[in-house]
Amino acid sequence: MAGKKTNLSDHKKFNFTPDAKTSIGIVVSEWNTEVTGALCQGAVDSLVEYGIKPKAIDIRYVPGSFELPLGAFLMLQAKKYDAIICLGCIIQGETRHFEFIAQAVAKGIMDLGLGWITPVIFGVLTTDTFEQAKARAGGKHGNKGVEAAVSALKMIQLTKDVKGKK
Ligand code: DLZ
Repeated sequence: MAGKKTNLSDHKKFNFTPDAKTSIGIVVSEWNTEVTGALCQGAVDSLVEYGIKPKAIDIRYVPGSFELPLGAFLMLQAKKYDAIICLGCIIQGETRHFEFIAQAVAKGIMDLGLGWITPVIFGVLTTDTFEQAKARAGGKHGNKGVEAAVSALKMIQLTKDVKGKK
């Protein structure tokens, strides 16, 4: 619960040594762009902190979170990236639109990761209010973009470790 742990993005630093070819794709939803821009900045800053070169980070935009899975799919098809990070912000409105979008996007992103055997990270905020989203996009509860970047690197490391077992 956010109340118990103030900064949800706090994490134990881990050793990650990118190789020269490590490359990350980021797909950003333009809906609620003030929030998703901050998520993207948090993700990029974290990747660079862990040694990924800025030119090895490729950022693409889609109109809304519903389009994130297709955006990620197109990036996966390029076969250039070790992981894809999907960033979005879905805010509860008066209708059931929220549930349909949030569930479809979560499932779409998970299916892509399993289908392509490549980390595809769910960096999508699903909140009741804009304020809750802002608090999790560089505010008092951290930045989900940072969490998404760390998850991507951990999954890249896991992929390498498991392949190295052969
Ligand atoms: C239409 C819509 C609405 C109402 N709300 C959001 C939202 O809170 N967050 C978001 O990322 N996208 C929203 N969208 C846009 C849809 O994701 C999608 O882009 C459109 O339905 C077109 O397919």
